[in-house]
Amino acid sequence: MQAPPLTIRSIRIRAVDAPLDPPLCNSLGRIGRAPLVIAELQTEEGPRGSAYAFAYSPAALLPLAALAKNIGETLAGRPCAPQALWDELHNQFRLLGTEGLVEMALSVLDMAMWDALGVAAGVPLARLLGGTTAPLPAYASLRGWGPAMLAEEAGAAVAAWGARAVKFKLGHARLEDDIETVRAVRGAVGADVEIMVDYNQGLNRPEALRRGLALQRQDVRWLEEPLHVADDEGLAELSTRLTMPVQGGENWWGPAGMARSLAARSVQLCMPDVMKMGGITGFLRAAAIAAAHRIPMSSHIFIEASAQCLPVVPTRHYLEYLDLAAPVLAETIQLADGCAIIPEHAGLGLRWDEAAIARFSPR
Ligand code: SMN
Ligand code: MG
Repeated sequence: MQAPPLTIRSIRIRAVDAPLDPPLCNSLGRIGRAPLVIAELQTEEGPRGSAYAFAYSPAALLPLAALAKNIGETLAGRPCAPQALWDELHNQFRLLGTEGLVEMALSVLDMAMWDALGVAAGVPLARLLGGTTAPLPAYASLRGWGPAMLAEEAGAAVAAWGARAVKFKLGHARLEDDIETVRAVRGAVGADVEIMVDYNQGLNRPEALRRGLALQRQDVRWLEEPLHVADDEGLAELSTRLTMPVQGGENWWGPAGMARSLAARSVQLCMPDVMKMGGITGFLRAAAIAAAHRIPMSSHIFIEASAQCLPVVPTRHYLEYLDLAAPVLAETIQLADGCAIIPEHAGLGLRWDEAAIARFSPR
């Protein structure tokens, strides 16, 4: 594992608007497309790196691509040294602020740099970081909505890859329909599979307490984002009233945002998002924060990059298995016996399907 120093020559940015099939459903509606920004970094020495960001909204796809391109152009001639560049790049945006599209653009560039380092070293990034490529416990993050759809999807994950944990969205108008959904999934997966639920910040404080108390009687293992991400005080108070742990972190911006929320004791479990944390570099810093607080840490979407980082997360918990980029990848992460298998390819292990990228490029 001998990697020479690398210098960035150029970074190419492409936007794709990939279909999500089946679509992702939650209490707010259905998400049928994945607007993705792909960064491809060419080094002077030869090795290349690539990564993707998820723009969430089609309205943000081209602005995110433009931002990544503009920032990427400033990196030509710089060392491919993501840890060293991270603070410098963030400091450049101190007046604008980094939350939002800026962090997302910096993250995809950081991830592409790390990929190039792994490619140059000829090893999966997990090993370059000092970890192993042992299979990672994963949970099935379900896409459907309501009892019938989710029971079927949960049962299929258990049958297909031996999923031992499943998560799905709740937030029906009536609590009774949320409970019925949990019961239907329980019926499909049996007693030994863990069930977790996600409200995507949809409840207010009294309703979160009412639903939380009812859900913990159904042996739900975590209550994800019951309240608005900024309501740390409400989350902390809710946490003291429930025995079921409160989960969150996918909407924290950067390690500093995570540190502020954990200082307020908002959650007992965390799941920072590699893109909103600031890429691989930010995710590694998040891991140190979670470890200092002794809080189990899972990942959020971005299965390929997260799978390479989780092996070195001291308090690692679960990989969230939700495969957003599959429509533009020629190979996807395999699952077996309740675990995700880290591919033996060098770097992040992304293998693009060029024909699909061309097909889904927005006009
Ligand atoms: C989620 C958020 C954004 C995209 C996909 C899924 C969800 C999760 O909150 O936790 O998976
Ligand atoms: Mg969530």
